[in-house]
Amino acid sequence: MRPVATIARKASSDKDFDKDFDEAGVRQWKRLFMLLVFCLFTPLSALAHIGNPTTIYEGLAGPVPVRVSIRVPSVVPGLAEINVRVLTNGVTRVTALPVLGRAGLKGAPPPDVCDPVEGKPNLFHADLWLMDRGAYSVIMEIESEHGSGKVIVPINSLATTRLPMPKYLGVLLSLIGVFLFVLAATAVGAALRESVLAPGIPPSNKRVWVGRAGVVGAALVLGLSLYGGWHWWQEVDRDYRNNRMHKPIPVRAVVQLEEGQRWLRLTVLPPQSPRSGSSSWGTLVPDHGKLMHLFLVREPDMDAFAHLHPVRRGTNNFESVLPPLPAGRYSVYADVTHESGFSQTLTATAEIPIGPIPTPAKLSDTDDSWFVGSSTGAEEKPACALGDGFTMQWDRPEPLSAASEVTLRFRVLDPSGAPAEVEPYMSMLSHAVVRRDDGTVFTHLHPAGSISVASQQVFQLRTGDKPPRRITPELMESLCQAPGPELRRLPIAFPYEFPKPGRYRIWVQVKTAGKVRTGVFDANVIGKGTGGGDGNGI
Ligand SMILES: [Cu+2]
Repeated sequence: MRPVATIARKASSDKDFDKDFDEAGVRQWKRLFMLLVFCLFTPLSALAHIGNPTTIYEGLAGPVPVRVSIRVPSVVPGLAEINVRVLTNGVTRVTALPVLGRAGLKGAPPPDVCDPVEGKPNLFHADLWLMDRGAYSVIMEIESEHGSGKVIVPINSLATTRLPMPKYLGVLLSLIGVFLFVLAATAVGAALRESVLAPGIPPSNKRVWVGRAGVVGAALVLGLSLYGGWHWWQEVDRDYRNNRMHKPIPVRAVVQLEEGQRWLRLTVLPPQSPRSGSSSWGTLVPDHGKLMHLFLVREPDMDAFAHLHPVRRGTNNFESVLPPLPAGRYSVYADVTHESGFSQTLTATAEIPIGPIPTPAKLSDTDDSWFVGSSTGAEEKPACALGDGFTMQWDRPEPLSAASEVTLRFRVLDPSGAPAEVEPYMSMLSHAVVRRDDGTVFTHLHPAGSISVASQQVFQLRTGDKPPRRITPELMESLCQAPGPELRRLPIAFPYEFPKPGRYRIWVQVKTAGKVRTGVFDANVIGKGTGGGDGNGI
């Protein structure tokens, strides 16, 4: 929070000072109120990929490199926590404006100013309300001495938890309720008994009995009202649980053998509640050229991995030729983005039956890739052989702490040990997947962070000067820019935040010498506050 004294120094006149002082006071009260509400509604988890409440984006706002992390609430309405780390000096103002999906900029309120965080240079913070469910674009504007610019960070606002009332608050409210109940009933009794009597005149026997009857009558009416209120609240709660909370869309994944080929077939089933999930499957938009990015992870050892791009057959069906993966039970994660900007990860389980492993003559998509095996590097110096003499090294910060921003940096070396030239793989330098060993966390990462790039492109088009009526694959394609040659020999860096402690596996995919190669690494993430501090080697 910006100290009042600092504001006072900046005020150029008494009038300005009073204005600033008032504003600071209002801001402090606003923050205190928000803190109170936030304490009551603290999110436990939320959906962004799987198990990641924080969405991270790293990119350029005009000339200014920034990293934006947004912790979305798990209830709606809820408070989103926005942190903006500016990776240069000279920034004068940072603002944030959340815009709901299709609403666009028309009628949007003025943006909120992010406050500099005391003791953390170049870090700015704001808490913003997300009032509706759906896809939001958060427009961040950065003003600096070097120029200004903006970035769009797409997020999903979803109700994913039902927060219980804290016990102490329940007891406190019950005591206040009992007190008000007794007060109201006795007030009615007293009014009937002696409100029309002059002071000092005792009430007659009849009035005393009328007063007692009034207390009983008032208690009955209040009791009935409370019963009605309780009934109403049960209805609201049921509606929230059944219709308003986001529920995973049911998906069926089966492996079928046909003419010597194994096919993975995915069917998106109708949601249990029409209001619980998103929407039409006819409005998917391509994410770096593909309608669906599907990942397979073999359970329980995570020792086989595939990144496939199934082809759509009919609105709700997708299929892909399976690469030569070993038999077993696989977790299936399918990332899709809708025209509304809403992105989601569908999950299912698939069983690859035991039998001969056919090598497919042709995959469904030329960008499909897979890896069979576990991480090979030593704990202290994680390195992974990529084939043909190429290796990948992880510059791992020690220790890795949960709930702290981290930069996962990987170097790709050619057979001579020099930095290898990385070719764009689906318009990106690299794709990575982070998964916790128990499956509670799954993230599809890029050097731009954990955002859905397709959602960002949708919002870029919608908030542009001439928003298109339909988002076409050609329009999406026009926004895909392959990284320039100056980036291709540098370490590949992914901004991330491990949501909780535990054992994680990371698959990092790059293309070198015309071939997609996968590096596999293990990470042991410790709890925040048990070392590592803030930053994790950003
Ligand atoms: Cu990717």
